[in-house]
Amino acid sequence: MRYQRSSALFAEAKKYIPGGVNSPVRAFKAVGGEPIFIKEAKGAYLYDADDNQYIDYISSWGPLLFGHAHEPVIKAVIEKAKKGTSFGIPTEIETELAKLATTMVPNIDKIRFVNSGTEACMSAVRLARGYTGKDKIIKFAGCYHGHSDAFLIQAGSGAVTFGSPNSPGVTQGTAKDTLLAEYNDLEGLKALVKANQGELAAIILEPIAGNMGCIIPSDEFIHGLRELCTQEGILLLFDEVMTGFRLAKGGAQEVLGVDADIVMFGKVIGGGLPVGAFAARSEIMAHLAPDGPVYQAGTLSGNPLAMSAGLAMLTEIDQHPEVFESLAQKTAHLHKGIADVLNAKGIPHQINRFGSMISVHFCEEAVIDFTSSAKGNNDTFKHYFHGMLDQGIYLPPSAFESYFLNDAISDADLDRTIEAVKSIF
Ligand code: KE4
Repeated sequence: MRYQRSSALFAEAKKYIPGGVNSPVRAFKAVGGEPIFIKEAKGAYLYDADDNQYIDYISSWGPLLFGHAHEPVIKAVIEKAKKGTSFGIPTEIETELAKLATTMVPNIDKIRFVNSGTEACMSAVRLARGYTGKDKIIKFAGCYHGHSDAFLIQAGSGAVTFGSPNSPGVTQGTAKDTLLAEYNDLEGLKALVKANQGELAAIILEPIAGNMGCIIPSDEFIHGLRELCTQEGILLLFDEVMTGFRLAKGGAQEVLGVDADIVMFGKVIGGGLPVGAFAARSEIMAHLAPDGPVYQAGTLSGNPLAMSAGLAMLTEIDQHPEVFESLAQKTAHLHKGIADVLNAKGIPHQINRFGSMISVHFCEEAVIDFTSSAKGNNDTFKHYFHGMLDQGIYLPPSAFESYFLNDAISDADLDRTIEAVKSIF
């Protein structure tokens, strides 16, 4: 692979943009080397500034379920753009997407659109605090809910990769209201809830975690958590920014059989354009401005251009639910292929997979929470990441991320990926 043009573009970008990127994980700090710059993408493939082709396993970190530049989405965006992109005045398409989303996802009556997953999670916590009149929340180490202050208390994703669990700029006043528990540790959670009896507004989690690699909740943990919240009058917030519309039409609530009180979305719901959302049953959403006192707003929230991408994407999913099984099968095939290679080479590893989310960890013991996820051998991961990149396979540039398969990836692409693993080790 030649990277000269990307390298020159990175040097130029660093003159004007902090770190040369608009989101830290893209800068390759966790894996070393310099990021590639992408010129265009179509289907399963990325094309970089040096005309190298890659099979893409991040799909823009989740949104592109059917692959890049998916025809129905592109067509909808082009048509809508010709009629204006944003008015700051209600439009019909916002209602169309709201209706479709609330019919696909169980247990939600109303939905508010925002512009990112961060905004969705930040607003959902404010709503939970307004609804319950309580201040404290519990999050789980290794779960990432975006970069608003209340969550950067030991965030997963980028912040953990940088090994700086507490971001400067987050005040102690904010941090005191966010308590930390360990994922999959129900007893520890119960003790924390007991120690803060009557002060908790919400418990927020990624129902299938994707920001410490892919981590699946035990049945005992996720059902015990639901019961605990019901008993204690604590709202259960499912951050489905990754899992929403990726694991099933009804997301993690559907596949786990657990009802959340507020659900947050991002990524897929925007079809590759900036859309986040949070949703709940009517009695909770009635507290949100302008119906209720909990304030939340946004200039570009629900803008028709982004809504057109989201509506096209969710319509595709609604009409082609077979995409979930197709993605699950492809991900299982990849799982088996990589495991066979690493086992044959005697390389200690764990592979976690749920639907089309998968992560490879170079460690001996099962990865069930942030502590075990952090035990992965990062030198081996770096070797793996760059070895795959050099063979035209683009993986997430951090051991604390999950792959996001898209349905444009073919069996031949999967086999080429498995061959690439074989040639590295
Ligand atoms: P955004 O504000 O980045 O749209 O969403 C924040 C967010 C919230 N909740 C979950 C479960 C998430 O995974 C995310 C964002 N995911 C990361 C990837 N792990 C985005 C990549 C990046 O930060 O550049």
